Amino acid sequence: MHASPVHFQPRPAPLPVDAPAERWPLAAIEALFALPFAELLFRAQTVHREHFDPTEVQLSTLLSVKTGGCPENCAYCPQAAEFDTGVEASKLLEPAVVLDAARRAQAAGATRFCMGAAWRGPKDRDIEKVAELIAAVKGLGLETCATLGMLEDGHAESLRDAGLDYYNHNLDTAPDFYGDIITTRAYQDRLDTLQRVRGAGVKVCCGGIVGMGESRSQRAGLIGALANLDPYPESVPINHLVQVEGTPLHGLEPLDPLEFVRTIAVARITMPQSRVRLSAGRQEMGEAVQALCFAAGANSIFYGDKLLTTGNPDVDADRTLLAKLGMTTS
Ligand code: SAM
Ligand code: DTB
Ligand code: SF4
Repeated sequence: MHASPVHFQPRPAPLPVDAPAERWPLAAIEALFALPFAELLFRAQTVHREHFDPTEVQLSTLLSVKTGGCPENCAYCPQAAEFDTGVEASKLLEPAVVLDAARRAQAAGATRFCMGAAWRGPKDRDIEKVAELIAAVKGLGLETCATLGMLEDGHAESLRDAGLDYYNHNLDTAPDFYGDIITTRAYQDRLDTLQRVRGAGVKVCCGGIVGMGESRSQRAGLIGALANLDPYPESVPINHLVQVEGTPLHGLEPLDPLEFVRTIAVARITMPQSRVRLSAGRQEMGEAVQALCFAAGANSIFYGDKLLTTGNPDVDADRTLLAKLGMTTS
């Protein structure tokens, strides 16, 4: 007597693969989101393994080099001056302080060091000072990343010449939800800055935030906006909104964790060669959801006990989790 055969559900019909002007039409991305969870993860894992070792995760450490007092009104952000969040404004950190933090990050195992500033955009004098910071960090042998807001002509070139590897500038959300979140700068401003970064030959780190009250279709719109950049970003941070008291988005219904995992999987499938970073929100997530995110194709994290102003799992907790999962780091 043979054991009774296991019956699998037939595979869903293939997704639309026609590639007109847009490489990823919204309908194709929405179709990915709508797949049965196991099917979506299988597809994401298949794509992941074509380009990466699925057991390897890259570690980036963040440092806020200029905190708070920002004139923009991004509704998620604790550093916007107009929200009463308890974040105090401070000046740009001195090179010695930054270098010390970068050395500690490197000793803990980070390979990339990302410096963030709460600016609308840097002034020429700020660029000179940040260039010093970049050169010092690069001198340690770390990869460098900076996120300073909107760049003007020549800024990206100066940062590149100082040793900048990546510039982070997020699209944050779908074009049709953007106006609900930020009114002090336009989507096109962001695309212009990304173009300047590309034009200077600096690698692009660009992602967004989910859990801000957007619809699934708008999450698909964010992933589409990223995946249709030509070329798509080398590094894609997917942030789960960290709700901070005093910001307009505080108190929202949190996103279903499995929907977050789906977002990671769809980013992996549509941007197969990118580092997809499981970014803000890990502290609130728990180990099982993070493990699902790695299984869905995330292969980078922010590493260190602080993001910019909010908490992140401490290094020991992350080392324990990665060991439990049998992951290696780079
Ligand atoms: N001021 C610069 C800018 O906005 O481009 C650089 C720093 S800004 C804090 C960098 C990114 O952090 C934002 O684009 C956003 O995606 C992310 N971020 C800020 N606050 C967040 C929060 N509460 N939860 C998740 N991500 C957040
Ligand atoms: C990104 O996409 N997420 C990071 C980094 N790029 C600069 C920032 C997350 C910030 C979370 C809120 C805070 O700590 O202030
Ligand atoms: Fe300012 Fe950046 Fe925060 Fe927006 S996200 S308020 S630009 S620091």
